[in-house]
Amino acid sequence: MKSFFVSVVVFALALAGVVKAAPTVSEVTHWQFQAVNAAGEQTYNATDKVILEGILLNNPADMLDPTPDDTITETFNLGGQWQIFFQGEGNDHAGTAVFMGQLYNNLPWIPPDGGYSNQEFIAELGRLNAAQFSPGDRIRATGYYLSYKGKLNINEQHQKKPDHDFMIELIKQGVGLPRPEAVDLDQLKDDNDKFIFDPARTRGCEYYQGRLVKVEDVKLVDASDWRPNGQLLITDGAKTFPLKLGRGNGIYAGSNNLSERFDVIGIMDQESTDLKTGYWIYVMNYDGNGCVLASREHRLADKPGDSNLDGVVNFADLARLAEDWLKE
Ligand SMILES: [Ca+2]
Ligand SMILES: [Ca+2]
Ligand SMILES: [Ca+2]
Repeated sequence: MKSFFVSVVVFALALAGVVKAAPTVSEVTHWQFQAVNAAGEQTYNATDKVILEGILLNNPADMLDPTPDDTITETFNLGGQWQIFFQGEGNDHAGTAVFMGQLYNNLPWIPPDGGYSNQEFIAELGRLNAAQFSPGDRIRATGYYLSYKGKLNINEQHQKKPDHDFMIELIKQGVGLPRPEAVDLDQLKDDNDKFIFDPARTRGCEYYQGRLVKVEDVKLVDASDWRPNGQLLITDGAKTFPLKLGRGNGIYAGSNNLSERFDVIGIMDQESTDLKTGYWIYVMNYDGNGCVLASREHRLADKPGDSNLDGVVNFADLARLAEDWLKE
């Protein structure tokens, strides 16, 4: 009788949301995690939380502005934001974003006390950055997730309660950034210049989503939106593709000195409400070299032997390497 009473109480508390089963969690590949159906909707839902491993692709602050400002009250303005992409290794051909925002309470469905104060948000950033990761490192992320405009993101599900924290761990330093995968606009756009969407992810934009890619020999259709967070369009002469600029310190009005034709290296991203379009290549920074629109670490990932980044691998690179040989 007593145990029956306890069961009834537990059941009642569970209904009231007081007692919750521990969240289920599983290690998954990026490929499993980013699966979509024919409508482009994310299909992974086997566990409440996931554990993903991969190579970190970007500095968070080159992508979104983490500066907190808890005076903002504008709807949908999340104040400080933090985002990284990491991509799977070997045949795990996909990648995933990890996102944290400050003012979840500026979302219409979150209660007024659901945002971080500036001090709380800085503490959250400090907690994440304590893992001491850098682009090219192998990291592990563990957390809840939500679909966002064509991707499944690890995040806090817009909850500031500590039980919704995600965790980043440094697994191995200096594994190296993946070499950007060369892709033509013909592989991303059809003959009508529409995005190629293949839910099986054997081809088209979805196949490259969340990964470092390189498109060669293109030019800008219109450079007027060249600025931090700007949106541009590239063309190979026949087809076009959108670029999203990040906020690295080499991207500012007046820093565009690219030659007529250039190469682009960035992360294939998607932000689309219809889930089958809205792809762009996200370029976090630019170093002014005139030939390759990319951050310096992504240029080096494309040609790892070219340590002085002058475009050729030769004795000058070897000499630089030899100079510091086995130095700690
Ligand atoms: Ca997608
Ligand atoms: Ca948190
Ligand atoms: Ca060189």
